[in-house]
Amino acid sequence: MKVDVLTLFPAMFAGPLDESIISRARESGRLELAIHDLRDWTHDRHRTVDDEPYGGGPGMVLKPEPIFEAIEALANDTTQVVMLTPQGESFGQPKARALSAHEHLLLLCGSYEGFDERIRTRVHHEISIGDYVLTNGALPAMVVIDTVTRLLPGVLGDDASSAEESFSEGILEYPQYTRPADFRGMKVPEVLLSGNHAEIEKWRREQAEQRTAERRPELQKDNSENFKDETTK
Ligand code: JFH
Repeated sequence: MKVDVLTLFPAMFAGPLDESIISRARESGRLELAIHDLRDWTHDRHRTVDDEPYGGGPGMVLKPEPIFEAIEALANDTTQVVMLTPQGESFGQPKARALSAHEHLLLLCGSYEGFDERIRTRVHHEISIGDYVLTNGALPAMVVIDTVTRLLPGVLGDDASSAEESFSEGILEYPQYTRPADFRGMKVPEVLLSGNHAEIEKWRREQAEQRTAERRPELQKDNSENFKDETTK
């Protein structure tokens, strides 16, 4: 998959995407990532990307011209243009899976108070990563890249990949333990040391259901909706 990112803060992307799984996905060619500075599509001496809102009000708005020019330079008919905003559709695992099926994404980050509305005529997906206000769209873009990359074929090992396929978004994960069996008096549940795989599976399912009921009851109310694929919704 190719991902182009349009941002006023290209330096923010160095670091998070140069580590671990994402870094290996890039080295193996499964993810091709290019970060672009929006100011490269301005033509004035000050490299202006923003202006005052028509009708008045606080802050500045991203001008349409540089963003339209950047989209025209970076996108083709097969590109899915994705805008990261606080007004977007809620981002979750089903949306990540849908995006991971595309060959080319162009992520528009945005800054200031947001985008001139006319930019939305060139956008296929408008996404919010959560109900809080960040300073700009760079962190949401990195969240989308991270989430989508680990779903690409060959990026995760076989075990993690098949766990991914059978994972239900309608339920939280069960508690996990590793050695030592007794750490400062905190003991690993006996059933996990028993070697009885049927009992272990039953215990894990019960724990996952109990956890979900306590922490995320809204997930349990309708598991079928959460389990559905974005493409069949
Ligand atoms: C972004 C920003 C909007 C104006 C509350 C009332 C008025 C500041 C670009 C995404 C998520 C973002 C996000 C994404 C892109 C941009 C900052 C936007 C307003 C605020 C002020 C600029 C924020 N999921 N959270 N934040 N900003 N609003």
